[in-house]
Amino acid sequence: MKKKYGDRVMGEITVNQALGGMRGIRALFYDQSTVDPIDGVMFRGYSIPEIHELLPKLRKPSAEDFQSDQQPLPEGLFFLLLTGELPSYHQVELIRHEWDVRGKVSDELINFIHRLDNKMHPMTMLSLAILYEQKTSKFAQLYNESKLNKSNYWEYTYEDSVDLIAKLPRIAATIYRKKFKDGKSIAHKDGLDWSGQLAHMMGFEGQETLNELLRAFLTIHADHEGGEVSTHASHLVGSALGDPYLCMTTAYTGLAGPLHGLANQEVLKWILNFVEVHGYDVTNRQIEDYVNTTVLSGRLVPGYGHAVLRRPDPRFLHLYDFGNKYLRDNEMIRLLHQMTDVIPRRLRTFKNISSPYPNVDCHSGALLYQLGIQEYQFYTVLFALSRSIGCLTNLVWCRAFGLPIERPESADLAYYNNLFQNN
Ligand code: FCX
Repeated sequence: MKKKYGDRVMGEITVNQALGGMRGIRALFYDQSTVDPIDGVMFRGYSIPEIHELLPKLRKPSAEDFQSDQQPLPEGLFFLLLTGELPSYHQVELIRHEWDVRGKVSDELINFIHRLDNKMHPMTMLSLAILYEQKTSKFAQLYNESKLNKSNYWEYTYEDSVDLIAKLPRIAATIYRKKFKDGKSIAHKDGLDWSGQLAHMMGFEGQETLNELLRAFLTIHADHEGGEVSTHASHLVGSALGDPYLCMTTAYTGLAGPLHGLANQEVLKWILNFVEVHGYDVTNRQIEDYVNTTVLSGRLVPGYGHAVLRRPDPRFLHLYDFGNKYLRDNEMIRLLHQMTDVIPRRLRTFKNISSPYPNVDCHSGALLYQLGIQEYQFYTVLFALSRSIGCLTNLVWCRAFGLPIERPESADLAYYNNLFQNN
């Protein structure tokens, strides 16, 4: 590509773009997922409905048990993002087994988590835990001992990535039980899938609908092209040859911002505040007034809007269908569906908002809340687990492609002024 087209011009940049968060500038290379403004995310060319249908499920499909009734396993999406191919049921079983074996966490790490201040947000705890675990990075250790060369960078990036992903459910469950429960960990159980282990260790084993929701959640949040804050942050740190632990700590702190992954907890808070005043049986007018009050007081309506998408997010639609299937008569889900009908119409009347549609964070919190995970500060941690799959499979490929350190240029205001002074 570089030899053939390296000197070709790809486009031009306006001042608005340079000063406006680089919106619409296509200057990153990211191979494993793309986002179309209308169709949403494509994982190696597969849409959300397609991965729902085509990725392997927990139970092996049989004539009586049509597999698309179940949610896909995130392990399968890992395989797809990494290899570009759909995995077989057997290949996903192998990954499940490998992650199970590699997921053991040391007592030292558990003790570290237990010593953290409970006033911390769980995303801060997650970032600190992963930074603490950085000392186990094989990439960092071998690099330090001068035992790596450019051609095998990717291999140890892969090894660290799998280790880190495998440990995440146990780390997250430890944080959950320390911060929100009695602090006592639930022992890990052999043979469970990645999200099954998380549910088990959080204390939700046997709650099948919640388990299915977690499988869906942990699959659909995994990747969303390379420009999102979390993905780009890990990509940037990785370009300086940071190991996967450093990259993911950065991704998590990016995800923890309210304009990005924290929005899922903010949505639930926003709905609960509304319910406290009005209850669940409400008129459209009451919802519109609530939106007006929020926007006119200079705050955001969480769960709506997107920098790229110009339709309801297909990931939102996937969760909407899940809600319809399992919780159709639930009062919070009914209210949420009413809101997602009314709010885009209201937001459209504010001329500055480019996209009034529900995004991925709009629906997940209400489902998690109704199915038993009511500690909404934890929702972004679930997002972080899933996003690790996208960020880390990308990192392996960055090392394999031998991409250079990322180093765009910035300019001061004088530069921008001078550029156009005589035009
Ligand atoms: N409520 C109120 N105002 C909103 C809004 C919303 N939901 N969405 C956009 N706006 C405002 C912006 O704040 C901006 O205001 P300004 O003119 O005073 O600067 C204006 O509309 C134009 O923004 P727009 O171009 O539409 O959107 P951006 O690309 O700048 O921002 C996000 C996109 C997602 C950050 C924005 O829509 C937002 O803040 N939404 C609410 C938070 C949220 O749900 N985030 C999760 C996004 C996503 F799904 C994820 O990454 O997790």
